[in-house]
Amino acid sequence: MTIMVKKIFRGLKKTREKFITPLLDLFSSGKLDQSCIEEVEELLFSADLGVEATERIVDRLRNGNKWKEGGEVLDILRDELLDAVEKVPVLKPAEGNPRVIVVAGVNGVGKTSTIGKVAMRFKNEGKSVLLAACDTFRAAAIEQLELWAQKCGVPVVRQQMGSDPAAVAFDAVSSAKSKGIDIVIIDTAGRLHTKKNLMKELKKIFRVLSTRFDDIGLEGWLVIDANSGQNSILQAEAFVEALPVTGMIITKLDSTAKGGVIIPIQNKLNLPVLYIGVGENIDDLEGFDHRLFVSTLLSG
Ligand SMILES: Nc1nc2c(ncn2[C@@H]2O[C@H](COP(=O)(O)OP(=O)(O)OP(=O)(O)O)[C@@H](O)[C@H]2O)c(=O)[nH]1
Ligand SMILES: [Mg+2]
Repeated sequence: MTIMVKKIFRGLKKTREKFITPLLDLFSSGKLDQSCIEEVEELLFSADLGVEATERIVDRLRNGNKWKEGGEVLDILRDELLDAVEKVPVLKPAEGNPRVIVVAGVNGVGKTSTIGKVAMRFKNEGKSVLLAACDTFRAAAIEQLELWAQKCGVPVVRQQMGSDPAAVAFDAVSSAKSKGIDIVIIDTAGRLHTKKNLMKELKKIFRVLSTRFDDIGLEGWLVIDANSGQNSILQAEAFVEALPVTGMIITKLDSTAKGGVIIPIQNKLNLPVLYIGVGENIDDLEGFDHRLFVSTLLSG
């Protein structure tokens, strides 16, 4: 196993334990009868694979009298899961210079740490990166971003706490343009007095950047904590309705049995998962690979 595969394998440990181990136990009993199919259904639901994927799989199991072996059920599962994850479009980085990525999500999902991890990856790929401290709301948010920037050895543009996040974003992009920096990553607040204020603030960042700079490649990345399971879909829908989200990052897969949620979340929103977070360290972020995800999920 490569280091990447090992990390994903470890990161999905809890999801696999809740999902595949009971399935294999179930199959070891032999025949796939009605009560067995119901148990499979329950397992799929509890792994947060979503109603649609679950129903499709269960229908196939019910209809196919010829499928009686556990191994064949796994093949059906693999087929259906791959089919579900492969329907989603891939992200094309926005055209323009610099590439400007606004990172959004509710509080505590892992935005700031993900930014540190992503910045490190870009830097390792030879790109120059600048971070913008646009969470001017939460105490110590700016310092937290600065710590990540130090770890990566990249600059931060900041103002004092309480200043207008859109103004900080504008400063950051101006500075990146004058220095010829490739990628600007914008950290944003997760909590304001109300959710309405949060969306307003985020919208303003996008509005200011897209009206003041016509040559940047603007993207919106939504960070989602896998622990929220099916609830994260509703949460994500609210962001996608309000903002031009182009891709998603699912964090904390290492600490949840709900990793299956990646499948319905991508399909409901028709947006790709770009990376998955599998731990708290700077290198605990992996590019999301559909096939690897499904095969890891299904390995006992
Ligand atoms: N286990 C695990 N923990 C993670 C992961 N990503 C982030 N965390 C932890 O989640 C907590 C919150 O992370 P932050 O990066 O501060 O989250 P945030 O969204 O910026 O939070 P706010 O700025 O308060 O909205 C920290 O303790 C992180 O170490 C992950 O992939 N796995
Ligand atoms: Mg933060």
